[in-house]
Amino acid sequence: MLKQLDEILTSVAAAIAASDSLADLDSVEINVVGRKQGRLTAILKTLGGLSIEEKKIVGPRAQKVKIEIEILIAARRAELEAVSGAGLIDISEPVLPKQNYGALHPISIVREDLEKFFRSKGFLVLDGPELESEFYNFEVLNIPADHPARDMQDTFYIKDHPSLVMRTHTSGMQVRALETYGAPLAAVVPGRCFRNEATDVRHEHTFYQFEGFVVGERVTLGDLKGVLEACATHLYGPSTRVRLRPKFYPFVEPGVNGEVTCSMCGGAGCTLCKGTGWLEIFGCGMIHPEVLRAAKLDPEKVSGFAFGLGLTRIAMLKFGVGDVREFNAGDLNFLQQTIW
Ligand code: FA5
Repeated sequence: MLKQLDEILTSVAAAIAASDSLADLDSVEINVVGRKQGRLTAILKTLGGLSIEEKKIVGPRAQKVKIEIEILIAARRAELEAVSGAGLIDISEPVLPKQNYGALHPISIVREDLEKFFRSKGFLVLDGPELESEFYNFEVLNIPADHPARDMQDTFYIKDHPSLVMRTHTSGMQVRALETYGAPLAAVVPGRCFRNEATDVRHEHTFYQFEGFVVGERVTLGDLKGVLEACATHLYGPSTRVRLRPKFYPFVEPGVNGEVTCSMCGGAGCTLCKGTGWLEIFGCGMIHPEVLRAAKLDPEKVSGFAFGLGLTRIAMLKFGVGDVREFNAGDLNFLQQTIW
């Protein structure tokens, strides 16, 4: 039987070496170690009938032959696969279509871009509650219950909780952040806001703002302009200019509108800027002394500026979206356009 095993190993090794296709190799394998017709398998099946002494000699030798044959088959299979190309990756194949992979929402793209920009300048990125108290959304911002500014920012209220509102802007985070971190502080707050208003191509009931503020000793309107210019050139390129024009907000004094040269015509005048050459981007100003006091700071010792921009507006300009309502419509034909 030992002689027979040696003969099997020699002849099968030659057959393995001679097989020149995977199919050939498969049939050599079946003929030697196949469960039904394998020559070696047949010998292994007879081991049970041998005496104990014979088993001790033939058993290990048969196992060794089996392992050697399996090694020879595996090595030859690898060689044949390499030649045939089976199991290789073809890097010249066209990539799979990407539409099943999902994409960031256009507003997330501009939010992440601005967060990264302000983080690089040393600003904290903070999050605030969408369901806000009337106190932080209005009262601490110099907008008492009977103030006309409340009419311009009507919102959604919570039944049986008259002191809670869906926040109308991110400015409530000015006082919240100063209470938590104190001054000096430089922070930005991106977030979803809500207003109860008739919707049109520029107004939604749900939209995104991006607030920023810096509070510390000797912070000036000039600092505000510098930050707005850095932000505007980041968004629209190095030739972008910024101008400040007076605007009333109850929580800043002076209050200003930060306008940038039109991103489409560069300031010459076009349909986007309605011929003015300027786009209103930032609501901003120097934080009102009453707001600083609400944050337990002394306006004689510290000052600060704040700005707020409509993230939704920035996304409209960046992606050329004509109707703000597209962002909330959940239409895949619209959303898939940011996949690249
Ligand atoms: C404010 O909300 C102030 N909190 C901004 C501010 C911050 C002023 C800090 C001073 C200091 P305003 O109501 O103008 O301001 O809104 C700011 C921006 O939010 C707008 O320019 C606009 O881009 C966006 N926005 C406001 N209402 C809507 C709406 N209904 N739909 C879409 N975007 C809106």
